[in-house]
Amino acid sequence: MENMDDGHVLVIIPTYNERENLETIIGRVRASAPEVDVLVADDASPDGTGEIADRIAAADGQVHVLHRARKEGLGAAYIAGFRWGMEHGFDVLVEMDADGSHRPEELPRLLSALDGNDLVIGSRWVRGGRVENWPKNREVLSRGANTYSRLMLGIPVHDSTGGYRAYRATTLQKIGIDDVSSHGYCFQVDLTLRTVRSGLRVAEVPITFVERTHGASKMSRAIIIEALQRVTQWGLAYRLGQLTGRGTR
Ligand SMILES: Nc1nc2c(ncn2[C@@H]2O[C@H](COP(=O)(O)OP(=O)(O)O)[C@@H](O)[C@H]2O)c(=O)[nH]1
Ligand SMILES: [Mg+2]
Repeated sequence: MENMDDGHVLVIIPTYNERENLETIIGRVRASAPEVDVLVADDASPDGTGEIADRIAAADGQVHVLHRARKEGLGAAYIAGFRWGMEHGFDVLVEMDADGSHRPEELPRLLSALDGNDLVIGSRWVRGGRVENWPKNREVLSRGANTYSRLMLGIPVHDSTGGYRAYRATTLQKIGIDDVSSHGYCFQVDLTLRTVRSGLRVAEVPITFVERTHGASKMSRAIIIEALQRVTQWGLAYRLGQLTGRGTR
């Protein structure tokens, strides 16, 4: 069992109004990687996703639920999930969307790639990676955001906004998650940047990203603006640091 070498694995699934998707995604995770545990991090979804999660957890000891008081964005839900997982002794923390975009059948491949790496990103934008059923404008946005991030931040990652990933707990401990305040896509870029700058090893494995068929995306203009502003800030700060660093040498 390849996953056993990596220790105890927790898949964190953040949810906001995912009642049509939750049961299917958890079933697929349990079938694809029976030894891993699942944590649903629900932000008090008005559609009753939290109650569905409770019902599944009551019937399956490897499924857990973290109920959060209000909608605070993907980043905050993941940070809470990471903390929960580390407090409960998990060695590997996986991020996965509830809507089926991140195929659980690819999880064993992500976990294998953690061998010799500190973070594995399931990547749409490396050779072999693809997206299915995405409107052209989403693809252009994602490709553009990733090219901008790579050049602006000087990091060798092709899908830094991608949200299907596996972290070693030691990686999260080293990069520090207590002061992360990014909410949307830039949460993913933020943690990628921290991992690279900490000198840790990042691997990208190709995935097929499948756009959701049920429920609605929570992507918004605010999420895009937040990402653009922050990546620009981080990039400029880094360049300024390089310049002044050179000046004093
Ligand atoms: N807990 C929580 N989950 C969220 C929030 N926003 C989005 N999600 C979840 O994050 C995942 C990705 O969101 P989604 O709307 O599909 O974004 P997209 O894939 O970029 O269109 C899904 O599982 C959502 O339910 C939030 O504020 N809180
Ligand atoms: Mg989605």
